[in-house]
Amino acid sequence: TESHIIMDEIAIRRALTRVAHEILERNNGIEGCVLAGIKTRGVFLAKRLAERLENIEGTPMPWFELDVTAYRDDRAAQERGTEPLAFPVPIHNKKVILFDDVLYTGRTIRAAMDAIMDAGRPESIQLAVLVDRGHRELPIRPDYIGKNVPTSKAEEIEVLLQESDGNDQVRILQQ
Ligand code: 3GP
Ligand code: 5GP
Ligand code: MG
Repeated sequence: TESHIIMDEIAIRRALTRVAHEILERNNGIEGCVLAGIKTRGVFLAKRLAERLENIEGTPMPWFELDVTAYRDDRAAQERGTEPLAFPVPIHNKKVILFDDVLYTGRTIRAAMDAIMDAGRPESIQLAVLVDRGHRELPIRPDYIGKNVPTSKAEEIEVLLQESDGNDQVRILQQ
């Protein structure tokens, strides 16, 4: 197995700072915006981004964790039950910004959008990802991208974050 570093701690920090400014520009600030971090590593990225945005804007940036397990397309809908997910932050009429570490087929984001739409009617849903590795199987594209990394299907992106892995690094692994 070959492995190369494609983002170090500084590159990840700069990418998050750029994405923060792109979000502010697109939305004329953060009023009405809510961040949703997709488990597991998207949660840590959303929390970091919320802190960045709060520091820049000087106003609170609501964010929450989104676990899409119940909405995965390899789960039967009846397993889910009838209750929508309960979020700790209101999403109705909000601009919900999803954040995930890696975007690949788009299936996780489809599940996340269904979870959000079942729970309320957001004004809009936007998508931020740290790495877009291509190979979409659904018509989904990110609004904010930390780094575009064209990959083959045999490659894998490894995302290491301080909160879960003790250091910040993105690597590409070639089997
Ligand atoms: P997560 O932290 O966002 O949950 O290195 C662990 C991370 O990598 C996990 O992400 C795990 O889901 C993800 N991962 C790595 N390779 C793949 C893959 O090929 N498919 C999926 N679905 N997840 C992968
Ligand atoms: P998708 O649903 O778009 O195929 O995959 C997105 C989800 O699967 C992300 O939450 C991500 O964690 C995981 N994933 C898919 N491929 C990779 C990969 O190469 N590396 C990492 N780290 N995660 C991946
Ligand atoms: Mg992920």
